[in-house]
Amino acid sequence: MTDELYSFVVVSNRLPVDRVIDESGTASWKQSPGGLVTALEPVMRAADGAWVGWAGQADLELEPFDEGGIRIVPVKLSESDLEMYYEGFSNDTLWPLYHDVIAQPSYHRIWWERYVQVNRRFAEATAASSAPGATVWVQDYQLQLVPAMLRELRPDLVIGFFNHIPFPAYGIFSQLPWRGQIIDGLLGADVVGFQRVADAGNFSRAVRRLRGYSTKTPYIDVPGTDDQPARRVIARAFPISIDVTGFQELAARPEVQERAAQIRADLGNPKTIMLGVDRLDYTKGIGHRLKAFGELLAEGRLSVEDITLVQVATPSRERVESYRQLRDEIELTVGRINGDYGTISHQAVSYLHHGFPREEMAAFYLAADVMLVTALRDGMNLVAKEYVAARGDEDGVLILSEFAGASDELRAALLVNPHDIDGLKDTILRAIAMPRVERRKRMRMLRRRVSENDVTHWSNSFLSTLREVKGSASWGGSDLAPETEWTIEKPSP
Ligand code: ADQ
Repeated sequence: MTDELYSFVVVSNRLPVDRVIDESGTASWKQSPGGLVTALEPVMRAADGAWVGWAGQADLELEPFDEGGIRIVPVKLSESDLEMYYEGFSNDTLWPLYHDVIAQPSYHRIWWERYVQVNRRFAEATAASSAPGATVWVQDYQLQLVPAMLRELRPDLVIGFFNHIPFPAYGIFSQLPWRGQIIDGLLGADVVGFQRVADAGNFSRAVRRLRGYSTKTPYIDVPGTDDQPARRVIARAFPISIDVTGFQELAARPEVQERAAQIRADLGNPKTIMLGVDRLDYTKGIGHRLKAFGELLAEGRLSVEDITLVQVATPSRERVESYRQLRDEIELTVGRINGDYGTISHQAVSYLHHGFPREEMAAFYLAADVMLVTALRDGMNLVAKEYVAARGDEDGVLILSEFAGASDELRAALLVNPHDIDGLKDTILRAIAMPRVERRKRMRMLRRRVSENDVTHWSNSFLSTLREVKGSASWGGSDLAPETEWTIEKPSP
């Protein structure tokens, strides 16, 4: 472990760096391009920050090191930790449960035990890296026990937690055999953040039902115990976003615009290009989208001469059985649609099962007349926001599921219930036929909303809420708190 102590510590399952090995076999680190790193990097630099997490490779024992101005504190996970804590409890119990049991969650006591053990390992590594009175921000559903474990080890810390995925209604959450422990784990935080107002409401209701604590939005009053004083926890929505300026600049580059034109030309310059970009996950509604598209072609309401659907399906969780099955189903459906309706010169679905650089993603967004986001349940969905940010030409139509968190903000999209296949088909036709004036009007409204809340705004509002807690009387450690200013400047447009 590390002897050095940090006043701002982020904890996430995965570290924001990837290990790359060059031709000579030498290992080095590369910052991964996620939105969270982009948002937190300036805060990290300003506040002497450390990031605790797993380095992405099983059984790798690493000492803490500095990368790109951030202190990296690796937590070791063995092959069997990955099987039970990560692929098992996180991705085969919590993920389906929290996404409204679209897939059946598996409940295994040995997975739970490992989840507890691994969460403790993260909490211990964090406690050992945190300066007195430090601010710690724990990320996501893999680490829901860390806040309470950390509070027990280090009552002086100010602890935030953000859940990137939905928090389900009590009727669903209550299935979880370890529901009480999860609630207690999260209540170890001073601020528990969610994507949607509804998620925060579901959490508060679960607290009332399971623990009987009094709640008055956004506060939850946790009574004191023999070892710990009474505390007031804040549970509220902080909708996450993207690096809007960065994405706008990327999409405005001449080479990205040229690449978009090239993509259209390579597809045979169809009248309409529709686009789907998703991790290959059963929550994303890729099958529903393909079903609607296939039926429109079968009924002759759309023709492959005029339209192509580009589906980017990013490889994901390929060691989990339900994901392997999903891939087979989707690829079978794509093959059927292309076999039934494709011609030598026109393919109905262009299916791409790999990752792309950000420039290429921006070019896809620019090339797409209609963006399809048909998630059955999604914490936020950043793809919807990226599409809007990319469209500096104020064109393009966003079809957005009302079950994606982004639909709370992006009301000017064409909102759909993806389970309603007929409704989805009608909306696709409406999007294709939408006049330029209406497209521009809607896209302007969408762009305004996305610009108002970018990822810097998101992290600033979470951290300033934490800072308020730090200053409030209910928190006993304020004497130790360093006078760090967390708010960071927005990059100028
Ligand atoms: P995800 O489920 O991964 O995130 P999403 O929010 O859409 O979903 O983010 C995906 C990101 O990956 C986007 O930035 C997208 O550009 C990128 N991406 C997708 N396919 C790619 C590809 N083939 N190549 C390169 N990049 C690709 C979880 C929750 C969401 C929540 C986010 C953030 O499930 O609901 O919005 O966390 O909190």
